[in-house]
Amino acid sequence: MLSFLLLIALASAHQIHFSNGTSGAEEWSRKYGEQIDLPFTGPLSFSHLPYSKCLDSPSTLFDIAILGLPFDTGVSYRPGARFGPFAIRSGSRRQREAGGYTLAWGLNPYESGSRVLDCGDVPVSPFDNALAIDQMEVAYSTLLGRDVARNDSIENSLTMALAKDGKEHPKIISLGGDHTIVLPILRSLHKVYGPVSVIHFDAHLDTWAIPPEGMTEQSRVTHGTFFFLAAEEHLMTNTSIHAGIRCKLGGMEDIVNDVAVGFELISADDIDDLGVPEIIRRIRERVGNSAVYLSLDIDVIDPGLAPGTGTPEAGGWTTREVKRILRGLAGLNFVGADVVEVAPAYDHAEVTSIVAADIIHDLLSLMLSVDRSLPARVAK
Ligand SMILES: [Mn+2]
Repeated sequence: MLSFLLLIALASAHQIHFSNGTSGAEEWSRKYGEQIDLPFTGPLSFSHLPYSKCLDSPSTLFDIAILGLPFDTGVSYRPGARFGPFAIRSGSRRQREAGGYTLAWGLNPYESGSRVLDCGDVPVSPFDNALAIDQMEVAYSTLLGRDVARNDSIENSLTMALAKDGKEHPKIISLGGDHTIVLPILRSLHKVYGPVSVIHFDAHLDTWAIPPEGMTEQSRVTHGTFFFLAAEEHLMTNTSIHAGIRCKLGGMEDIVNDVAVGFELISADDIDDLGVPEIIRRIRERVGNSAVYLSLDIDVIDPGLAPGTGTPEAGGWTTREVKRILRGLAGLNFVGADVVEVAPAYDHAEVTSIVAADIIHDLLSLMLSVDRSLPARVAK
């Protein structure tokens, strides 16, 4: 509503300006000013951001890229997350750079001076998973290797010292896609930062060990096994952490394996027993000052609030709880983030897409927050 009123005000200002001064302008611009896209009009990009096929355009620089990775052939249950990037962009249509201020963060991420671009989708093969995973790694590495748009950008300098080459690298917020996309992402990040710590919001562990016996090498690479494979490749530190876990397990041997992969675990029930501030404290303590990758599977949220996903689990966190935890993570050394497993075919009234788009606004706020102290409302 606020942004709509803002648009009306902008449109009125243009009208006054042109009717007072410009002669010879075309009737539309003379009478109504600039053609401003409304929330429900215009080409589709995340939050109406400038859209660029960044992979085809080496001179296009940015500080943060929104990048679609429409891969969904690593799922164990319901497919459809290849439409996730489209759905999240659609769910973001009421967001825009103007009017992005939130009371919760006390900032508008688009007013930080950093350049945020929608870099489009990586055209991944839907026919060959090995090819698709290489395409994702090459695309991610290509964008990660670009210079940042601003040399003096504060948020990038936070992780500058962590990069092996001592340079500033842009951040990428990926739109999944199923969760398998994190394997090629971690491979790319490893080349720049070495092993990273992962903060993983999910109903599921995604660390399952698949014994190689009787399997092809490729069939081990799934949305439930990629963290196990990432640990085999030493892409992560042993100080990673899950949040929101509540899936059924084979038994405690799954947890023993999970610890060996490098994860501590915060369960869905812990939000009642520990509360939000203690969960925030544990996550911050676990990852410390390391380079941090944040991966958010939309199924961490209760399926009543985010039904459009591939492997829903009852009894999840609310959107508000997840948003409050995210706010408490401000100031960590984030090198990238994603929202994955949005599958709009199982969604209703864009409920899940709107949640995902809103969380990405929070991720931008998280990365562009210059205040490294805990937000006051969370610190209490
Ligand atoms: Mn997952």
